[in-house]
Amino acid sequence: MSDELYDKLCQSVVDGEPEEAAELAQMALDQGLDPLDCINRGLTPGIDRVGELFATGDYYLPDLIIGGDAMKAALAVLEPALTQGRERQIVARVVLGTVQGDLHEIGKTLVGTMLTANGFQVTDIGVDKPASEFVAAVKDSGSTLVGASALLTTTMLHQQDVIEALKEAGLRDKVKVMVGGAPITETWADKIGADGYAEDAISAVALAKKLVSG
Ligand code: B12
Repeated sequence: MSDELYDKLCQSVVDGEPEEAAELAQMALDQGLDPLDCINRGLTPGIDRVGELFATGDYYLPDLIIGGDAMKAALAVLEPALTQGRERQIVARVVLGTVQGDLHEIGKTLVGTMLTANGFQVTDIGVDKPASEFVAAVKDSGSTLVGASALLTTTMLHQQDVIEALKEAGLRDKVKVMVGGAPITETWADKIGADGYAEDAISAVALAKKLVSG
């Protein structure tokens, strides 16, 4: 029964059906399914499939947009259930954003939700943000951790700009930087001098905890 619902969630993203995706997400919660399983076993395989179909030329930009919209609609239903009933003691403050030139927000937002669910106070500055805005948000919020997301091979270079801007502002020794996004690897993180890389939202939480504790 639950497998069938995960398959339907997946398909609603592939088909780009936001309303259906949201309804299925609500149905899953009503049936007592774990919201994280709905993401990992339904929505993520769906959006990955959309990406594959785009890469092979079977899908076009509008398909990418409505696929993303469907995933976002389902996440909006699932996210409150992810953060509900968790301990509210603040572990650390973190600034999270997608780098300049990059409009991909879904993964960054999911990382933010999971960090929030695990006691981090997240300042999400949004998408397409220049390095200077990461620095300004660190100053405003007193954060000790920065997460920079990039989904494009053309924008991942801007993760390095964030690190450079923190150095120029004299903040680099006070702030840890973690990077992520589909094209990002451990090797890239090392190359640009980041403190860590995580491949998904669950490992981002583990990494964030490690970085702020040591
Ligand atoms: C949906 C989508 C879009 C949507 C985004 C909607 C939105 N509101 O976010 C829209 C339509 C805007 C879009 C536009 C484009 N896209 Co697009 N998009 C995708 C797609 C299908 C899914 C991305 C996604 O949301 N994944 C789901 C989330 C949950 O996963 P995630 O983002 O990877 O995040 C996880 C991890 O990476 C990690 N993570 C993410 N961020 C961070 C940050 C930190 C700090 C940490 C620790 C971890 C972490 O944790 C997350 C949760 O598990 C991908 C394909 C893919 N499978 O990645 C293509 C993809 C990224 N896009 C691509 C392209 C080419 C484009 C466009 C250039 C298309 C065009 N011709 O205009 C534009 C660029 C626009 C721009 N300037 O940004 C290419 C990139 C190719 C490349 N190598 O650079 C991809 C790979 C598709 C493909 N196969 O060709 N896209």
